[in-house]
Amino acid sequence: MAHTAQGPQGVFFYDYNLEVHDQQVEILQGLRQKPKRISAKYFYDQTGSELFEAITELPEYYPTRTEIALLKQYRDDILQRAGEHSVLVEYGSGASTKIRLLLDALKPQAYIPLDISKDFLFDSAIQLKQLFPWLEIHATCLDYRQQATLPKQLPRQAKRVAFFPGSSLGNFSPEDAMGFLKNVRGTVGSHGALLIGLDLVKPHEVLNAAYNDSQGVTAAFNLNMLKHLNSLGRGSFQIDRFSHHAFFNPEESRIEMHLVSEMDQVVNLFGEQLPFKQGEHIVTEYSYKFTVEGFSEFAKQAGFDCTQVWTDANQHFALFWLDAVS
Ligand code: AVI
Repeated sequence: MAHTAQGPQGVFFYDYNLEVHDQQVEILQGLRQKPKRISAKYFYDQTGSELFEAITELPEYYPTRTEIALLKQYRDDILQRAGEHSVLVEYGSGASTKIRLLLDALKPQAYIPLDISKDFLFDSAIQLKQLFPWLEIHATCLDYRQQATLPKQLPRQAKRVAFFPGSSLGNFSPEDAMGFLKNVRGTVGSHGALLIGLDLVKPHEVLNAAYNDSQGVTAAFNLNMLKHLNSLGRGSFQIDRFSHHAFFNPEESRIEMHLVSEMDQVVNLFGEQLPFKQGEHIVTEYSYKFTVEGFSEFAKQAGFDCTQVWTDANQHFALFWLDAVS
């Protein structure tokens, strides 16, 4: 059941986030696995969301600026495909920065940002409303891997266009990515479409540098997850007892981010005692990298036809336009 609230005129809030007890079960289950795992969604408390925004501006982290350049360069082509007055659903909207590039052109009937980080989502919705006073916004807090429940009062006839930028699909396992794309296909219906941005396979040095930046912001982002767990589960993680480790794994075509225990230690979390060996890893994130052909084929299996791909001159990043097929 969602908790709903009305914000300023034309802004609606919905909260479907997991209750603390469910988060506890999920986190402890992950930490009992070998290797230990924590879902990447636990990066995104307020500080984590802010650190991620800082990552997007780093010189080494090319995906965000490359995608923004593509959105600006191909805005008219995107408009031609989406048409005006659609219902626009954005998965993992964060600060809703990228959508601002499209809103004036698309003039959607409603914009539905979906994100896990509640305060960040709701604050961003209010800021967006100030910039686009005509826009109806339904800010929905949820783990967007769940099937999105769209507000009932949305216009039924409007074309539904989903927007999933930032290569966030890369943070899903291939099975979860397929399940997610099928859910999106269900949400947009047989006349809908998905505009998705994905990071492409490229020289390993470029990939490794993007996740090991010289200012240490990615390391701080990775380690902040432990602070987030501390606040969720009255935990005793000490971040100076763990280190950031990130590398490209070519067999799996993914960047892996780990936190490595610097010593033998025992950490309390949710009233449990969790032992860590020196050198033991917690996997915090996979970030898969794609090829145009491989992803187009993958999307087909989820019920989408890839009808356009826009890439930059270096072929670092791609925007895919996927039309639903019945
Ligand atoms: C959100 N996601 C697509 C980012 C990525 O590149 O996989 C998260 C990130 N992790 C480290 N840097 C950025």
